Amino acid sequence: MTVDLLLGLQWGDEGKGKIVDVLTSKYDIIARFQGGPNAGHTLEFDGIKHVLRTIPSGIFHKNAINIIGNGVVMDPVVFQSEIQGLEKFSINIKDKLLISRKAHLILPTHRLLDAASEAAKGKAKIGSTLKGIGPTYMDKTGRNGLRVGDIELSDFREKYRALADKHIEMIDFYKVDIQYDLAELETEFFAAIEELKQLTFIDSEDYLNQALKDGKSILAEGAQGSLLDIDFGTYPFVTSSTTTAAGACTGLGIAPNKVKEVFGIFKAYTTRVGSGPFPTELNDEIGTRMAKLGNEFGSVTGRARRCGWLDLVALKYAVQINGVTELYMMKGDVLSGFENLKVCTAYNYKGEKIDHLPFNIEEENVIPIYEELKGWNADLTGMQSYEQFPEELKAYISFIEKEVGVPIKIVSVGPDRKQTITIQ
Ligand code: 2SA
Ligand code: MG
Repeated sequence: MTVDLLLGLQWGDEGKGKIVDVLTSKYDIIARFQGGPNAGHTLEFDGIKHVLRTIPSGIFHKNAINIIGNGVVMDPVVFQSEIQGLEKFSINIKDKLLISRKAHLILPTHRLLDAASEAAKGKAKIGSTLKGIGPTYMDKTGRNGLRVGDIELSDFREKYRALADKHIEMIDFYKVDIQYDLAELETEFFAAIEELKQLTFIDSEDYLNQALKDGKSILAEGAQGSLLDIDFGTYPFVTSSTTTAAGACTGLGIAPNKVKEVFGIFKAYTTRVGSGPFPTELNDEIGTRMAKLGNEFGSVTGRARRCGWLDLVALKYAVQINGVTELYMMKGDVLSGFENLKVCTAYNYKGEKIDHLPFNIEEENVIPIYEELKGWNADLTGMQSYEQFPEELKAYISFIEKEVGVPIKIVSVGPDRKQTITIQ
């Protein structure tokens, strides 16, 4: 069998959690391959709204096995609270959730380092979620990190001490005022480690490749979005992992020729949380209206998301990097009631018309060139099929498909599992 990927094509928060949840019944295994508790995957069903951070979005389905892959960074403390949050759903986590021994651990001092680094940057800060993501990946590539499998070894505490002590020296180096009680943080950390030990650790690359041989189907669930990719995103305003398709191979140990479909999710407009360039951003009442109607607040940090028109230059770029085979458009319902909709189809880059993302995509260099489409007024939230869509929405969909060259197969018209329309 093969692996399908599900990826966000913008700056995150496209609605990946919802779609994984909708698709899960088709898969035996759902696997996260990068990122960590900086993600906030929101699921809504039966009147319940739930946000997942490190745990794959297949956890609510009866039969799916959920895997936290080697490419993920996990914070035992956040993870513990996530598990506690699931208790009320009486899910048998132990049988359904497996964790790679090679996944890296976020230490309390990684979180402090994240805060210190951001504080030291001042105005140039990344707008990190302050979950310790950057420093943990730095320790991974710097070959200093601690992994989940280390918990099982007898010298875990010594290794922890050595790394944490080094971090404290680094925090001092930043010369910023960060208040913390290390003893308290460590008590909490080690208590969470004991809880984590109750779960099943696996060599996930072996597990997944064996599962493929056994005919099982796998969905790899991306976190954040392509424009936050460490290589291809709007660097340095990115996250520290490979959020694009290649990340699923390195983050799970799956060969590229095992990957079949690549599902790319995007919002009918664009949002971004944190700092960095955003060519189609709207700093006016239209942007405010999108934020309000779309309830655009970070599910982890509660930060207000910046909003703007759909950027097809950026979308095409993401489709290309990921090899997207099907597009899923989210939050179509939020655009209802706008008289006209603008879609960016090219950039004016220092006086020249271009249709790719330039190296230097700072605000002052890039002016979006828009095409205007007619808006629609109907309430989409109760619609059951593509046939019921207003003509203007159908035209919006075809316009995107034509520009990008990939079919839109799902349109989401509301947060609930049921508000998902498949286009044949
Ligand atoms: P980090 O914490 O080091 O990964 O931050 C680096 C940049 O990546 C952005 N980032 C995100 N952007 C959107 N959504 C994310 N997840 C949460 C959510 C965010 C939240 O799903 O709502 O609650 O604020 C996410 N994670 C990282 C981040 O804003 C920085 O620009
Ligand atoms: Mg999110």
